[in-house]
Amino acid sequence: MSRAFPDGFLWGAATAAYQVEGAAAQDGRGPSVWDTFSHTPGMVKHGHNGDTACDQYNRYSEDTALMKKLGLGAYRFSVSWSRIMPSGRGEVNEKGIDYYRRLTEGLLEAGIQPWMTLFHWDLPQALQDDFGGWQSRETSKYFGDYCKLIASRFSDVVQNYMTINEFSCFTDSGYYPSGQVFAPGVMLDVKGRNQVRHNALLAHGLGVQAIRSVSPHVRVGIAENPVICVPVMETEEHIQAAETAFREENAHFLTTVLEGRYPDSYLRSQGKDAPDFTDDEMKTIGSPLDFVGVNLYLAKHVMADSEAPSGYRIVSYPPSYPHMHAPWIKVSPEICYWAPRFLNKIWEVKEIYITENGCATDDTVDETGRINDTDRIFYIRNHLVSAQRAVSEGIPLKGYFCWSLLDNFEWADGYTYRFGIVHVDFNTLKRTPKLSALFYSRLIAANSIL
Ligand code: GBH
Repeated sequence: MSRAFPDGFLWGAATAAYQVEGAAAQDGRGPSVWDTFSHTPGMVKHGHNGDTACDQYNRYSEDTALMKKLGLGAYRFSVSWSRIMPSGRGEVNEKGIDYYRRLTEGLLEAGIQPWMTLFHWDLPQALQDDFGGWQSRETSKYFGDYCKLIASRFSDVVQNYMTINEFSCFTDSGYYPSGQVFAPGVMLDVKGRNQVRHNALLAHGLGVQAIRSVSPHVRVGIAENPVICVPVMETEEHIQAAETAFREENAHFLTTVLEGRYPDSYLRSQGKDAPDFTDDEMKTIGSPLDFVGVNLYLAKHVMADSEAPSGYRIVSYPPSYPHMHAPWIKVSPEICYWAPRFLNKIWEVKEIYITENGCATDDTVDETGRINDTDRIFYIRNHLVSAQRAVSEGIPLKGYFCWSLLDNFEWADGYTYRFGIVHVDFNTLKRTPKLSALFYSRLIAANSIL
């Protein structure tokens, strides 16, 4: 049995601006909601913040050299909107543009494709102050303007754009949190939340259109974290149940983006709290994409249940189910097979990327200075076995981005969880590739499971 990936399979690593850049007040960057949130006592573990993070803003050359050494084919990073437009609209900060020019040009010189995320949760604080952030369509509209600016300045060097990273993490978790609270950390009612969701979807659609309007030749996609429905066992009835669940459980985000309409079941279930929208907006939201990126961390296990009105039931995790260092990262490598398979089956997506996959591990530096994170190797390797199964069955999975290149600011968990294949000492900012980085680079060179 071949364990190889097809020629041209794209191997990358991912980060996000607020998690790695630091330089929060350097060169004219305006504050984002995550600056405000992380500086609000009690919101982030140990009062950590992203003021310095990995200082990639000043160390991008070193990081690019590291990526080159590892043999990465692509680097997925995000642009800090408030570095480009300090108040989210209007005035452009040329120093911010310069930074991403230097970063992308350096990557290209190193033979690494820059993959650019336009929004990874760090909304300019001014848009929060002036419009209530995602509560207003003004924010969606300004996101479109920002995307247009970026595309007009970068389409010569960046060919692949993702509008938005993970809808639920800055809509539900920011405006209607049930578990962890994320910026801006307000609590709306259900109708308010649904409108926030809608405005975020609209921003995505406006972003796609804006980019295409100035740069028809570049490619546009998204990086979404769908609820990943995995059958409890691979028999026909459970596979069918998981497929039905995949479309239903993602009704208000991915399904709506890929179908250009809210599923009737979602609108029915929300009743009077359903969002306000127009047909035109739905058309915008459903703008065709060149690829679909999915961030894959853990499964929802689904079983067929003829007594449930939907025909399926989600099975909760038993207490002893294995997980990585962060308790929410259950080990369910089948996600890298089932998510691509369902994307292709349900919506006929022709180009799929795993835009994030990885885990936190409780790394220790041994007496020789090495970090032998065999647990991360175990996690990544098993996920790639599932990804390889997908490509070997002809499912159009075209690339994989490991989360993350570097240990970094893990949002409300601060620096308590390390996701990097490269260790960062947050006192000295020294980078040390872990054993998993060596494993990943060997795997990339072989283009095969090792
Ligand atoms: C992704 O989010 C992000 O894109 C990335 O920025 C992040 O660093 C990475 O994954 C690792 O987390 O504490 O039980 O309430 C993943 C979505 C949302 C999953 C918040 C964990 C908290 C679970 N994450 N969620 S809990």
